[in-house]
Amino acid sequence: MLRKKNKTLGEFIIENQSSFQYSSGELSKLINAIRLAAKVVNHEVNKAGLVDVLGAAGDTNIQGEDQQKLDVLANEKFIQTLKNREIVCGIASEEEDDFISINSNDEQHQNKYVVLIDPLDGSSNIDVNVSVGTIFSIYRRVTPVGTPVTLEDFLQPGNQQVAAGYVVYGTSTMLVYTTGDGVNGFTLNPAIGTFYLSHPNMQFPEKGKIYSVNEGNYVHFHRGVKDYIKYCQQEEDDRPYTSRYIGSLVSDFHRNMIKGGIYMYPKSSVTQSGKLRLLYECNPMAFIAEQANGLAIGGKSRIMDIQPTELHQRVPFFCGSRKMVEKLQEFLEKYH
Ligand code: AHM
Ligand code: MG
Repeated sequence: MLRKKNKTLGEFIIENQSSFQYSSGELSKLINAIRLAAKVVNHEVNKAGLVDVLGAAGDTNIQGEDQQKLDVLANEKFIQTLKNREIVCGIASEEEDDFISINSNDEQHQNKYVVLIDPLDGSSNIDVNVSVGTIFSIYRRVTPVGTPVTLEDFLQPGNQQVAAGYVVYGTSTMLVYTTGDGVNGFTLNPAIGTFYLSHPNMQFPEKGKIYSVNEGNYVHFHRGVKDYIKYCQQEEDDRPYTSRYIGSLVSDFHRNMIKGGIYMYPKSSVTQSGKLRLLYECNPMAFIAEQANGLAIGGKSRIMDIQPTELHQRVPFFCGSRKMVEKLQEFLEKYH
């Protein structure tokens, strides 16, 4: 579908509500709530250097990592906004050990959706003024409405997502999302606090020239990944490719989607499952990638077909321009 520019996100949500297959307005309200929380978090991220909210908050999250203060703030803002608007029945967050059940004892509440969120991804970049992001994933619950949500509602494969998106707090702030009908990007005009449709119908170029991986881990990677990296560096045809790695998934993904490229976080001899979390990092990015004509795999198979077993499960993640991911897959298959 051809989409006109200069439209606000609010207008876009209303116009596209009817194209969504289960449309009842609930999903639109939910995306509106995320839009609002994104603006609040954007405000916090932008003033981070000014008000000394940087540095570890002193807590560690379930993965044993230091939490930065802004992680905590972003987590609170998103959860509060979703709770206040009473539009979801459950939330799972990277920063919470367990999922949160909302209005679980109130039969009046017929909310169908659960949200999984990484409120501030790439937070080790905050104190050096490098872009960070929020990633979200939305499912319809599988247990009956009006009852408390259970783990089953969250452990759904990515192919069941009804919407997914990210916010990149970069040189400008953008919200990019899909409801399964292509990918659209909206840029925040900070002067008036409004997101405008700036990138309609985003698509990964079929092939690109950027590979993004933490090459410091090279010696620990498995043979297929090592050989693919060497392939990227070879002088042949359109190679060598350019290496670009910010260390902030949302930013690396966003750049690769616009310019063409591949992002890799493989397993290694030291991290058997990789680093990234399936439910609130890999699945939403995979949904966006596929909707934008890209691919996302966890090794030999599609990320979105993995049946999750744990809320904070990690998986190897490879994602980007279709032809590049297919080439990588050839290398991976040689050694398995
Ligand atoms: P986080 O959720 O703790 O911020 O970790 C996820 C981040 C990704 O944004 C990024 O791509 C990756 O970790 C970088 O990891 P590394 O520093 O190991 O390369
Ligand atoms: Mg994260």
